[in-house]
Amino acid sequence: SEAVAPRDRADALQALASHHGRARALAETLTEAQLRRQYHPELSPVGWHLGHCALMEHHWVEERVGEAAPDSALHALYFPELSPKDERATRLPARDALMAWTTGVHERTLSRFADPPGWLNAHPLMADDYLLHFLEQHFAQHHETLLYCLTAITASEPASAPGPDGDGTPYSAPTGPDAIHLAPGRYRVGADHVRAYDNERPSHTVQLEGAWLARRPVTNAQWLAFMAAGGYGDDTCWSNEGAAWRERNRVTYPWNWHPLEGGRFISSGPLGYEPLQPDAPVSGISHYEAEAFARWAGARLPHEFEWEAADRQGLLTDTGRVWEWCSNPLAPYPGFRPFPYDGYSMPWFDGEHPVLRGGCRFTHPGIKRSSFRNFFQRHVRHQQAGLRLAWDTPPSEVKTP
Ligand code: AVJ
Ligand code: FE
Repeated sequence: SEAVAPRDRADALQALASHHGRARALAETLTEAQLRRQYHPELSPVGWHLGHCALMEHHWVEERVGEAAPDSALHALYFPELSPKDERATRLPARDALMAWTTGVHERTLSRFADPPGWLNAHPLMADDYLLHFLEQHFAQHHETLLYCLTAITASEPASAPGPDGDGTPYSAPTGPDAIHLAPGRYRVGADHVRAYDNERPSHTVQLEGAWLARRPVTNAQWLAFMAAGGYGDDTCWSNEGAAWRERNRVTYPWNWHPLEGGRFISSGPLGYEPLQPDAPVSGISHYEAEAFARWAGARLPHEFEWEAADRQGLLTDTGRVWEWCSNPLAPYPGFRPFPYDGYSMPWFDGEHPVLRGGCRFTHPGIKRSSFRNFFQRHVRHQQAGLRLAWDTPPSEVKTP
């Protein structure tokens, strides 16, 4: 129902209510066993995400701004830094208790933000409704993760005839020149508005040397060409770390691809298996695979600022379907201040979390903006990530199958 990014209190409240409803509806499609099970080592059970989002509302609105006493049992289960990922499935409460508690928290949150009591309105975190925007975006990000969880549930079942296409329509790639030129110069990056996360702040100016960027991300057909050319076995394209990761995990195709008879593939989506569309951007790849493809194609990954500068000028096409791996790890902007809590960005400035830009088909419009910085470790593949090629000199030919 919400097609645009929330801008004011009414928009954000409506979006938050819609996240609550969508999460509940999603939970109702699952059995209790599916709700509780951890399907992938990097992902938590669906039920844990529901509890975590409710705890964020309870903690920030009722414990931090309000005067509720901190509930250490809830914290130990639903704060990620206190709750070992592989213990979450066994520690979750029964479905009925979980749903009753989360629904109660959400009802209180909505009624408080709809008509904020004095203690809430007066709090510094409520300047420009900051806390409401924060909780709404946080839930939107976890809703995206729930769709990764559903995709992992599909992937745990035997690959069969494709179900409905995820978007309902066949994908048709945009046409146009293959590469755009980003001129050398100074560019503004980052954001300071009320919805900007701490890692997007403060906005500032950066000097770029100039580059050529592919107009659209690498497609499934191009990835098949890389595979057919032996790209997964060609160590000249892989970093040592990447090759070791690939061998350890016997990786020969993207995470959400599944082989059929005769060398064909289908892909897993949140509603079941889907046809692999040749012109759609490839997804389900690690940073190691993205780097290897770029080297194979005689290119490199873009720096996150090249991506942002090009996107702000409207030069990039098709920024909506996959997260795009960038060359650089997440690092604080000059003058960074952790906000509203240290754990949101600070622990991830460790050089081990490359930035991803753009957004995938599961990303809520309230998250998609030129300045948004996503980040995952190099080996992570479940987050619908692909890549866009970049070059230091004009590309003579963009490799196509
Ligand atoms: C930046 C997407 C990796 O999902 O763990 C959610 C975002 N931070 N709750 C994640 C986040 C706190 C984060 N990622
Ligand atoms: Fe979270």
